[in-house]
Amino acid sequence: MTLQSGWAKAGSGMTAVFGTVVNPGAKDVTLLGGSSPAAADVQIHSMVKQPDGSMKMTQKQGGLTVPAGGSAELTPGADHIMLVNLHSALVNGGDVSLVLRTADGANVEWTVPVRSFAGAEETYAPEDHR
Ligand SMILES: [Cu+2]
Repeated sequence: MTLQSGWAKAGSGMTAVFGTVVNPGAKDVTLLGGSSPAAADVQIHSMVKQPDGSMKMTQKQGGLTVPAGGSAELTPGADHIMLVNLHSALVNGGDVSLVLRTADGANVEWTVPVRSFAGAEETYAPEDHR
């Protein structure tokens, strides 16, 4: 599993990691969450339309499944990897490493650059955080 064109959004508190997750293997792989030295928790999030029409992110039920021989997009405003409770701010030009846990018990480690990004500010729905 590789993360192509991966990057993390510069920020503090919490931030997201984007890119294209590529699964070269013969079996579907599901990412459930993970850890990072930069944050208290790493979660898989999706954006869900609320009854009032706004979009809020929540933890993605069942994780992110990347099909065998295929890929999954992590993009602002859609599925993303969330770094929750950053220990310190991520600044433009730095990098951050993270380890994702798969449903079959493997760990996948990625290091991505940190970039400033002004668009797609996301609203967190903390009531869905468990
Ligand atoms: Cu999120």
